[in-house]
Amino acid sequence: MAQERSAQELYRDDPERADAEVFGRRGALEGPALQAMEAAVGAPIPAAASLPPGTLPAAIARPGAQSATNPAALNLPGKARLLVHDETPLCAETPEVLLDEAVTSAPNMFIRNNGGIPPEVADPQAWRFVVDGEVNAPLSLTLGELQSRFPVVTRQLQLECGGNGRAFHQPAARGNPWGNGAISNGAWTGVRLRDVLQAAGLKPSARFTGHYGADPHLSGEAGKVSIARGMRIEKALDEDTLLAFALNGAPLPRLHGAPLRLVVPGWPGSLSQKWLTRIWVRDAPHDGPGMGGTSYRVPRHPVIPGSAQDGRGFVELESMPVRSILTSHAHGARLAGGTRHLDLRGAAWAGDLSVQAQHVSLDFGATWQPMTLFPAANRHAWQRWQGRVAVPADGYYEVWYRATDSAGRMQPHAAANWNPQGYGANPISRAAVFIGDPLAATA
Ligand SMILES: Nc1nc2c(c(=O)[nH]1)N[C@H]1C(S)=C(S)[C@@H](COP(=O)(O)O)O[C@H]1N2
Ligand SMILES: [Mo]
Repeated sequence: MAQERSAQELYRDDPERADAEVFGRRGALEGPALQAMEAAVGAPIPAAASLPPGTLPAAIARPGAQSATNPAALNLPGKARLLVHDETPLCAETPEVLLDEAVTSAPNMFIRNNGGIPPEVADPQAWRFVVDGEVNAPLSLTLGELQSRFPVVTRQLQLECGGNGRAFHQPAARGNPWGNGAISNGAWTGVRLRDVLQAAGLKPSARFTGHYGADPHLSGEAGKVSIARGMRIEKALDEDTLLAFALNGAPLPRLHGAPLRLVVPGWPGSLSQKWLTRIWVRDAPHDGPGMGGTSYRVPRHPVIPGSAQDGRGFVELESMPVRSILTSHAHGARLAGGTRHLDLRGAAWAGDLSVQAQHVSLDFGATWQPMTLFPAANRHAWQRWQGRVAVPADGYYEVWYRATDSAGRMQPHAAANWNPQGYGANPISRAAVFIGDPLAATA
């Protein structure tokens, strides 16, 4: 391998030749090729023998939260330094290490807006929302009435953007390039949508919902809707679908939908309408902005990545796919020389399903070690995991982490089922970890 060219350049120009040069005919990194790769990452690679051909180390390949190419950190009162993907509308992702709490605190919650942010409401109790459409008796209720008429429940619920993981799609898909951090697991307090729909009385024709909120459209046009999505009535009747007015024991923060929002756990976050004003019960699938075409829809059969698609042959994205995060160590973390084990922690979830196993690999996937996986606080909450893994020597490691859902589906090695708006990407994640002073180690 030509020493003067970085591994990165080599792979960019001709990946096949790069593989042949870097890994050799036997498919293993050794000799000068290994030295060049170690120089590129800046540390010895103890598990190099099991680095699969074609796998560029994550320290080089994955931009990740810690690299200089990252979006700027959010600077907003009441919020942590999230990674800003967009300012208008405001969209910001939570670095995985900030999701180390069992219950996500409000400052650490990711933010996803499609429109503006409505002004603070002077009297939240007087906030009014309506249920109409295919019901026997349309309702118009204030938040105060909602709280006094229906049982109030508190549940830990995952709220995950439908586009979480989009950045892993190749070629790049349209939209905010979320890594794994468009997820939260707050303790939400509210009433069940089911109870309210039953009070209104569902007609036999009640098969879908449509959701409306008070956020202004970015165009400034009065009455124009930013986003109005809807779901099958079965999900609306799930006991975990809430009309929430409190988060972690405090009133809802304005950014997260005060005074009232939907929380539809396990399905695309876009269903969890903030600043909720109306639920329209319908006899046909809702057709508001964010419905139809390629919006929150994925191919039934895989399409050619990057090809033009209009959504024909696509199906609704409903229950989100299995995913895990590593919250104990940041991608690119540097630990003291002589460290001989890692205490790893994280979370995993799988939409409407649960997670049956969490594994990590420290040798590029050659061997996998089961982690201790804790039960969810309740259905639709994420599950925490932890475990100790041994590290044989100083050098460059990657923590590969992957969850398996209760139906036996595992996070895949690469994002699958490409689609223009980049939904459903849940590949195995890789965090680079350096042990020891990399300069001393390569000297
Ligand atoms: N009214 C309204 N509700 C909304 C949105 C929006 O733009 N307007 N964005 C949705 C999307 S796409 C997501 S992922 C979640 C994010 O919720 P959060 O900002 O509280 O984390 O809110 C959803 N609810
Ligand atoms: Mo979203």
